[in-house]
Parts: sequence; C-alpha cells; structure tokens
Amino acid sequence: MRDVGLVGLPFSGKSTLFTALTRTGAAGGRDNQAVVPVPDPRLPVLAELERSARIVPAQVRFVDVPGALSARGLAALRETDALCVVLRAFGPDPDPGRELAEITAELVLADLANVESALEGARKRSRGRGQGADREAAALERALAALSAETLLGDAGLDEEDRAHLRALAPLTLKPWIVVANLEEGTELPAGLPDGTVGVYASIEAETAAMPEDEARALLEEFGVARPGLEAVIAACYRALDLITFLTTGEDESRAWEVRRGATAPEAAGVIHTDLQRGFIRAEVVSYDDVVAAGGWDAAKVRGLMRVEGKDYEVQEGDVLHVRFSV
Ligand SMILES: Nc1nc2c(ncn2[C@@H]2O[C@H](COP(=O)(O)OP(=O)(O)OP(=O)(O)O)[C@@H](O)[C@H]2O)c(=O)[nH]1
Ligand SMILES: [Mg+2]
Repeated sequence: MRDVGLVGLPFSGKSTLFTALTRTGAAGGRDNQAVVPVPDPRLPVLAELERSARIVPAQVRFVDVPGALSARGLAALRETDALCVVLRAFGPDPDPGRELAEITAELVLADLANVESALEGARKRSRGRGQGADREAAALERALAALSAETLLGDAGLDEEDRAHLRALAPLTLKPWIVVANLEEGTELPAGLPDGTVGVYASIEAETAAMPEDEARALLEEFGVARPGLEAVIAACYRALDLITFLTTGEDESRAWEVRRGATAPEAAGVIHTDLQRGFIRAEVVSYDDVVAAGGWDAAKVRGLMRVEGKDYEVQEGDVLHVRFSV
C-alpha cells in the first residue's frame, strides 16, 4: 500500500480533509493515518458478472501532518510516496495561489538543507576514493544547483542514475504531488491554480463522515456537492503515484490490485501472494473491456479473448488476471 502525506499551511483544512477521508476508510493503526479504499467503478461490474461474494478495492493510506512543519513533520512526509498539498480557499482573504508558492518554497528549502549536508559527507568520502563517491557528489551537486534555482527536483531533468543517488534522502520535491483547494461552501475552484487541481468542500464532507453512505450522499447533494470531492482526491493521488490497477475476479471476490507501471506478470502475481510469484507458470489475461463485452470471464475465454502470457509479459491497466502457479 502506498502512503500519501497531507501537507499545507496551518489551518488550510488538512485535518478536516483527513477526517472526511476516514469516512470511506478506517483509521489505520495510528490516529494520523487513514487507510482509504480507491473507488473503482469496474469492481461492481465484475462482481455482478462473476457473482462475487465481495468486492475488495485497492487502498491508499493518508497521513495527516500538522502545517507548521517541524523536523518530525518533514521526516513523516519523506516517508510517504506522494504529497497532497492542501490550500485554503475558504474563510477570510483566501489566496490559494500564494499558499502553493509558500509550500513549494518550504519544501524546496527542506530538500536544499538535506542535499547540502549530504553533499558535504559525499565530498569527504570521495576524497582519495573511486568513481562511485564522485558520481554521488556530482548527482548531489546537480540537485543542489536545481534547488538553489528554486526548481523542484522532479522538474530538474535528473536522469535515473542521479535519482538513484538521491533516493536515500527521499527528497520531497522528487515525489509526485497533487494539489487540493479546500473551497468555501457554494464557491467554485478559483482561477490561477495548476491544471488538475481538485476542489473539495472538506468541512461539509467531514460533517458527513460519521453518517451512513446514502445519508451522507443525500446531505452532500443538498449542499450541491454532486460527486464527493473525496473520490476525486483519492483517484488523483492514485494516478499521481503512477500505479496501474489489475483485477482479479471469481466467486469469492472481485478485487483491484495496484502495481507499479511496467511490472511483469510474475511481479503482479507477487502483489497477490509471494507464492504466486515464486511458483509462477503463466498468467491468463483478459482485458476488463473484453470481460464486460463477452459477459464474463468464461464467455470471454470461449470467444478466444483470453491470452496466455509468460513471465516477460508487462501487465496493462485493467487486465483481469488468473495466475497459474505451482509451489
Ligand atoms: N468554512 C470552512 N471552514 C473550514 C473548512 N475546512 C476546515 N475549516 C476550518 O478551518 C480550521 C482549520 O482546519 P484544520 O483542518 O484543523 O486545519 P489543518 O490544516 O489541519 O491545520 P494544522 O493542523 O494546524 O496545520 C478549523 O476550524 C476547520 O473547521 C472548509 O472547507 N470550510
Ligand atoms: Mg491539522
């Protein structure tokens, strides 16, 4: 499961959004973490076709971090896989664009401090030593130059090797992020925010957090919130993580699984269970669209829509997999 850290200025509504997110999920372990199911409209369709007893969505874990970023807060954010930047677009004199610039500057500064001290260490180590340490120092120098020019490391054109050298530092500006504007009731997304910014009404959604799903929806509709912004936030985070979803379906369950883009069939099988990766023989694959078009997995197989793929097969978004294995 991947972690998404909520980051923003104090009072931007991170904890409120977090509370709203826990509606769909359960607080996972610690009280600042919530495990949230990723909405996927394909699952109920598969479950109906295959008469699955239950639906198991993929999950994302959200981590709430207070806005006055302490060393501990920054450390918590470094451990996450992606950031969700929350901007205040409610209350007196909202200026989400300025907040985004401020947060960005804060994250750049945090990375800068980290890279600087790492560079010092790398330079010491590289003295009288081989190329490896030189390479590390060079990568850190490139990172330092970018950050000094207020460029996010993700936009700095670093190659794979540079990134590998930076990985141990878990730089914040190398992580994928999404931007969320927390809107005043009855207002729309203001202009001037980056493409893809998601608008939410966190406080209304948080108020409905403890209600049953249908009651919550009815109330949200009353407020003119047609589709819970939460679903959009969750979906956007999931996309930012650059994961793909593959599916499994049968009598027991229809289920969504996440795997990094580019993963092979055995790697995907390993997400289900390590035994399936170890004993991988082959994967039987039908695309979700073909399952639906045929009216079910077996019908798809009869129509010749099932492919048998080996261990080099790269799993595609929406593949429905049956893994054959022996241990
Ligand atoms: N009107 C309105 N008020 C909101 C909304 N979201 C949050 N608030 C209020 O804003 C205040 C701050 O919200 P929090 O969620 O605690 O903010 P935070 O980002 O977690 O703040 P820190 O943890 O201090 O960084 C609270 O009083 C919320 O009730 C909103 O969408 N609309
Ligand atoms: Mg908070």
